[in-house]
Formats: sequence, C-alpha cells, structure tokens
Amino acid sequence: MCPIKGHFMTQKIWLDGNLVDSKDAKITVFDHGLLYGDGVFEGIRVYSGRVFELDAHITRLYESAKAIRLVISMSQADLARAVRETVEANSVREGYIRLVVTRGVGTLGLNPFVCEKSSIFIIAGSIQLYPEELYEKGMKIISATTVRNHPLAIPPQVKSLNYLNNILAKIEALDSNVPEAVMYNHEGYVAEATGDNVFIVKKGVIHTPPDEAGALGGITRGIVIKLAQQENLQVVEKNLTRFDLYVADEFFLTGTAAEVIGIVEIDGRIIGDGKPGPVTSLLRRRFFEYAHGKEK
Ligand code: PXG
Repeated sequence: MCPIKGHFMTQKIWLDGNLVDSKDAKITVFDHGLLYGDGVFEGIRVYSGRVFELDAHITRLYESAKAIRLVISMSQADLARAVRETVEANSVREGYIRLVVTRGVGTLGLNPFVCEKSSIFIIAGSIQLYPEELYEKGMKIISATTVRNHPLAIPPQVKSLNYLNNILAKIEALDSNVPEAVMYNHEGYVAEATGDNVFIVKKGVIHTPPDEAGALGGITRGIVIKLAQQENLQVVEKNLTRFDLYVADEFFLTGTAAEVIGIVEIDGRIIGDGKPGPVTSLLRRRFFEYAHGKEK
C-alpha cells in the first residue's frame, strides 16, 4: 500500500518548525536519512479529523530514536502539537500522516555525531486504502524468504528509515501477484508481515507472535488485543510456525494502513473455509467503531 496520495500543489508540509508549500519542502543530499537510512518514522491515521493514538506513536518514535542514539531536537509535547497543526493546515479529516526524523545534515562518512541537529518533517495527506472488496473476500499472501532483521542488527522494534529487508519481502509478494508477505525470524518463527502484524485464530483462541519474535510493536495490534479481550476472547502471545499459519481456522493482519484484514490463503494453502472468519470480521468492526468514535 502506498499511503500518501498528496494533493501536492496545495499541500503544506511541516519542515523543521515551519509550514511550507510542498514544492518548497526540500532536504539536502547531505542528510544522513537519505545517505544512510539513518532516521526513524511513524505512519499515523486521521479519523474524523482526529489524530489516532498520537501519544502512542510519539512514544514509539522517541523510543526508536533512543535505541539508535538519535536525539530528537524538540520535546514530545511540541512534536505532538506540530502534528496536529499540520493536520489542521491541510484540513485533513480522513487521512494519513508521515512523521519523519532524520539524523540531519552531515558529511560523507558514517559518523552520525557530525550531524548537529535532527531534521524533522511531517506530511499529512490522504490515504490509498486496500479496496473494500479485499476486506470482504480476504487477501492471499505468501511466505517471504527474506528474513526479518536479526535482533542483534537493527532491533525490529525500531521503526527506522531502513526498510530494505521489508522491501525485499514486499518484492517477493508482488512478484507472486499478492500484496503482502509474512516474514519469519532468524529462528524460523513468524515475525510479522512487511507492514503489518500477524494474528491467527485456532479453536477459538487468538494467537499472535510476541514482540521478541521480531515484530514492530504495532499500535493497531495493541488496540486489537484490547478489543478482543473486551469481547471475552482469549489472546495468547506465542511463537508461531509456518505450519501454524497453514492450519489456522482464521488468519488476519493488523496495521495502521490495513487496519484489520482477513487472510484467506498463504502459499497456496486455503485458510478455514476460504473467507474471512467471524472473529476477524468482529474485530474489524470493533476496530472501525473504536477508531471513529474515540475522543481526541
Ligand atoms: N510491522 C511493520 C514492519 C510496520 O511497518 C506494522 C508492523 C504495524 O504497526 P502499526 O503501529 O501501524 O499498527 C508496521 C506499520 C504501509 C504502511 O505503507 C505500513 C505501516 C504503517 C503505515 C503505512 O502499508 N506499517
């Protein structure tokens, strides 16, 4: 999915403290975010004019930055204000925000400490969603051969600007004419999809891999777990194998862009009866209500 579909001529971009026209929103070729993928980001939804789970996204951004020793040059409260300001400046009601922090301007060379100040930009635009039909019929996916980041490399919990692993897995998916792929960790357990977290339902119990399996701590995932528990559904975090996916009664993904989407086939194996199951449909509905009804 390609979330930002900008109305580029009129769009206002927040860039290092100023709202500027998109045509003037430029960063230098010496920015380490561009030269080395040295930075962190967030993808955030706007529902009914409200920024969804902003505090959780800001917390995750600062934790990602801390893990890579990137000092964000403004406070969490000021950054949250800047996000809201950008949404208002673009009159976004239903949309998507991309919040990016790079290491900033440096020299040619890896040393991040020559970068004096992080560079921050915020894009608020509309979102290209999966077609409704895909939610009704369910999605077919594959297992990727590309392994999720090893925890001793870039920790998978860091939402860094270096997404090449996930992009390689996405290429595998697109080569197979499906939109998504499951990535496994270095031990062969399910980590996540390229931009979504993984859930299955087996004998009425919901299973999802623990963070230690190599997934990003998904904000949608956390909400879906809470909503499932409110429905008195049991949620168990445990390592899952490819076999577990193949024989699941239901299978769904969660993420900022996809929300909750049913998986009906993986690697040519049909899941359940080949349609999104009742737990998936219930949680998709509950998530929609939560996203659209929640206070600011
Ligand atoms: N894993 C990875 C690797 C991600 O990038 C998620 C899980 C789900 O996390 P959230 O917090 O969003 O529930 C993500 C987030 C896109 C797109 O273009 C992908 C994400 C966010 C926004 C847009 O498909 N991935």
